[in-house]
Amino acid sequence: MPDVLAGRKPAEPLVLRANVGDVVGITLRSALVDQSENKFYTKVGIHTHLVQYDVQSSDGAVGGLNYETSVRPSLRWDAAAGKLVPLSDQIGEFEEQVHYRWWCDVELGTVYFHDHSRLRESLPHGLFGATIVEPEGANYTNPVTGKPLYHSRDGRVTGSVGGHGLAVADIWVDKGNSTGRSFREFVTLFDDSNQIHDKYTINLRMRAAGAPSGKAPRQRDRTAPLRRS
Ligand SMILES: [Cu+2]
Repeated sequence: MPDVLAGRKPAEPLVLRANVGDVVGITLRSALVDQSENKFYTKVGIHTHLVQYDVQSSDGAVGGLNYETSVRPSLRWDAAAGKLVPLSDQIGEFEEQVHYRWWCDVELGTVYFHDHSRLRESLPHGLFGATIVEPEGANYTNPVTGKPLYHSRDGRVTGSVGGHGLAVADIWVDKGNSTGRSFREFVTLFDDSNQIHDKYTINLRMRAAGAPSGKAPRQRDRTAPLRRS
């Protein structure tokens, strides 16, 4: 993390893996920084696609009458200590955090997830990732070291081994549980840095039909009509 923050190492996308039949449990806390780009009010959540979950408690989006499933910052990076520390001594054990549960009942392969709180600001900075739903009973190793890809304690995944990236993995399939074969997996995630508002790609700015348009937004894809509400 310090190398990423200092620009010495590129940030790598987060890739989670789970097998068919697994329940993914995630605890999310934030160390984002309130600053002008996010109007001094960051919020972040993890909204996933495809897998099963309770939309009221694990949706990760701020919407409707759902329970709040995004978080304000509760951690900050302490450069001297070289670790994340509570943002405030006052917060103590009541640090803001949220728990998500996803049920992986189908071998879906790539499942996209992303922040759904301040996505106009967070997605261009890479706050998205993927869960790969692997065959039942699979194990994952690092193709370079041959070691397990994830640390686990008491049956819970607690991080990646040796800080290696997670986009490439060997997936060992237990034939007793699956008809599939073992394979090497490459997960590709790309962020084209296009802003999803204002003037690039899809225009998500709502404008009442017939309302004066003012200065017409520029669209790179001229075949996609502006959305109207
Ligand atoms: Cu989405």
